[in-house]
Formats: sequence, structure tokens, C-alpha cells
Amino acid sequence: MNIRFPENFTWGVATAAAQIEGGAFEDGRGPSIWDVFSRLPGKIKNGGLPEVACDSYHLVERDVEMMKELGVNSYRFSFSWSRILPEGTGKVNEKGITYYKKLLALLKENGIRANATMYHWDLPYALQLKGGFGNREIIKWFCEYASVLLDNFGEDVDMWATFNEPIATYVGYGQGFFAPGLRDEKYARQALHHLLLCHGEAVKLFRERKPGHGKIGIVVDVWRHYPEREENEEDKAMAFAGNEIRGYGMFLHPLFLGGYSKELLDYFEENQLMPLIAEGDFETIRQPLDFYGLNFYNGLYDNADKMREREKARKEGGNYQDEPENHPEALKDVLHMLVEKYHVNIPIYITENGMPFDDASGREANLDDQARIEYVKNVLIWLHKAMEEGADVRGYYLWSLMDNFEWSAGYDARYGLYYTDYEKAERIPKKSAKWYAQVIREKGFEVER
Ligand code: IFM
Repeated sequence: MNIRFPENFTWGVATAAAQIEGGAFEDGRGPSIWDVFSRLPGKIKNGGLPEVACDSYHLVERDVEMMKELGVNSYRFSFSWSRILPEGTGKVNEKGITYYKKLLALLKENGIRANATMYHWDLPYALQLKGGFGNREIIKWFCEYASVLLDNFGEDVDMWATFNEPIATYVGYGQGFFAPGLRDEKYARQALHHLLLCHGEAVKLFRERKPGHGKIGIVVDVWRHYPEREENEEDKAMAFAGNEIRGYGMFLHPLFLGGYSKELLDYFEENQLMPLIAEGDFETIRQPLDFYGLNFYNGLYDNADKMREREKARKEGGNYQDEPENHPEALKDVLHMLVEKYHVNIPIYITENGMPFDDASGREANLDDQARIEYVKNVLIWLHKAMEEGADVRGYYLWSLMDNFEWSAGYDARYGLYYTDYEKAERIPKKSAKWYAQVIREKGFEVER
């Protein structure tokens, strides 16, 4: 079978500031919520800190060289709010601006299009002290930041995403696993409402400014849940909540259909979680977008009995492990759902897709990452099928260019095409890097079936 993608398909790799840059306290950068959270005992696996990470603050030339080796035509990265505005608002840090200007110039010189995310989870800590996303003032703070970005980089960025995976703010404010580490669902729901407003206002600002030739959109990850046992009421309820109450439905409904879904509103009512919503908010949130960024990793099959066993084991300090599952076929389903249920009738980019390897499996096993190749291949096969059925997908970004700081998993989960040797600050191509370069060159691959 011949899997070929269109001539003008975007092939990319993705990273995010807090995960690769390091230079956390250099050249005037302020602390972000992740700098503070990661120092709290027990929050990050093996105590990993993002302070040096891949040292991209100093090794940006090497980053771009790796992109050239791969042959990608686009790079998805994020700006660090606290490198640009160390206090979140107010004084602009010129050294931060210089850093991103350098990155953008290098990309341009090498014919690599820039796909930039304004916010990828790293709120300036100074703003968290004022309530962060829980404070409606965040809309003003975010617009100030967006305005600095558009003024300085508007000519050089081809694609802008306002936010990456807004769900991380729910995890950080409602569940405590991510920064800032709060466990207050009501606060989290209010924070998400404000985040969506930040998105809407930033899109409006972008339309007013009309910077350069860039396009604007948002990146929402979709982990579609299915009941493992189709007729089991508990499994069905779990999958429903995973999709509509605590998953993509929280965002896709207000962004593309307008307002919160009836299911979510009922849940808010029943649990006294209704956020404060001002008149006009839903109109602000539902702005016409130029593209939608889909982060796709897997489909999930929910089983209530297995969940109970997991919970029990967790309470007893045991180690219940589900068999790892891999459902690349869910991608086709998700792409259909986006159009059929949410009327996403704009170009779609797969803005992230990838697979982690354990650091513990050792350097050699990490370099010989055939399993990652198989995983990506399968995802691309399902993507290709979906495109043949009419899905308007314009590009694919692999997560990630190199192993990096994987949030609460620290440096244990390695997602890179390049192996990062953190001690020597070296990046070494894995088997998957060579394979991906060939896929890009040949715009696809052959599959024996
Ligand atoms: O590393 C993250 C990224 O920051 C957001 N999407 C998922 C990736 C892998 O967990």
C-alpha cells in the first residue's frame, strides 16, 4: 500500500518553551508557575526541574540544524510569557525579544515556517499570585502579552495558536497534578472560562492588527473515550464524562458551536460549579478561526471495573498496571467528529502526535526506537485514510524534536526524535529521526499489507 501525502503538506516537529529552553533565571526572565511548582517536593518524578531542560536558550542554532537534518518545513514552538514580560505585564524584557528574533531569523534563513503558540502552560508566577486564570483580569493581562507578541513577531510568524491544550489549566487548578498545583474544581471551571475569553479577545486583537501574513487558531487535544463494553452503563457513563465533562467537549462546544453544552451546564448546576459568565462572553469566545490544531495521541477505552481495581491498588500502595493500549484508528473517528459534531470546517493540522519511551530503558533502547516508528506509521496510515475520506488536514507535527522536560513526569518520559543527553547537553538522532526524514523526503512511505 502506498501512503503518500500532498505535495504542499506541512511536515513539522513541535516543542514548548518551558520544556526545552532552560535559561530559567537568565537575562531577566521571571519565574513561571512551573518553576515554582516543580520545586515543591514530590510534584515531579525524580525531582526533575525545568531550569536547564534542553538548554535551547543557548543551543538554538543546534535546534534549527536538527530541523534541517529532518527536512521539516515548519517548526511549532511556544513563547515564554515570563521571558518576554517577567512580571506578566508591564516592562518588556528586550533580551527575551532578542532570543525569539534570533530563532525566527534562523527559521527564515532555513526556509522553515514558524508556527508559534502564545501560551503553552507556563504562566508568569507574578500573575498566579494575583489569582492567575481565576482572576478575570487575566483577559487584560493576556491581551497585553499578545499585543507585545504581535508587535514584535507579527511579520515573522506564519501560524499563531492562542493556547495549547487548555485542559492543562483544568489539571493545574482542579486536580493538582500540574502547576500551579491547586485542587479546586470550581476555581478551575472559572479559570477555563477566563482562558477561553483570553483566546477570543486575542483573536479579535489579531484581526484588528492584521499582522503580516499569519493565520490564527487554537490547539485542543482530543483523547476520545469509548466504553470498553458497549452495553455497560458504567463504562458508558465514564466515557461520556471523559469526553463531555472533563475532556474536549469543555472547549470544542464553546469554541465552535457557541456556549457550553447542555450536558456540561447540567453538570455545573448539579455540582454547584457554574462559573460566572458575563453577557457577551460566548460571542467573544466563538471567534472565526483560520485553522484548528488537533493534538492526537490515542483513543481511550473506559472500563469501570478496571478503574475500581486501579483505585483500590492506589489506595493500598500497590501497582495496578493497565496493559498499554494503542488506538491509532481513533484519529479517523476524531477527524470525522470534528466536522460532523462540532462543524470544524476550517483546515486542520495535527499539531502534536508522538510516543514516550522510558528513560529507565536505557540509552541504547531509546536510540533504537522502532516502536515509535511503528506507532507514528500507524497514525499516519489512519490520517491518510481520513484524508481520503475528505478530512481537510494540511499538516502533521511530531512531538517532539528532542527529549525534553515532560511536566510532572520530569525527564523520565522521552518523546524526542533526538535523544537528549542532559549531562553533556548533546542531542543524538534516534532511529525514528532518520525514518521521519525519509518520510518527509518521500512525502510518505510504502506499507506491506
Ligand atoms: O509534552 C506534552 C506537551 O507539552 C503537550 N501535549 C502532550 C505532550 C506529551 O505529553
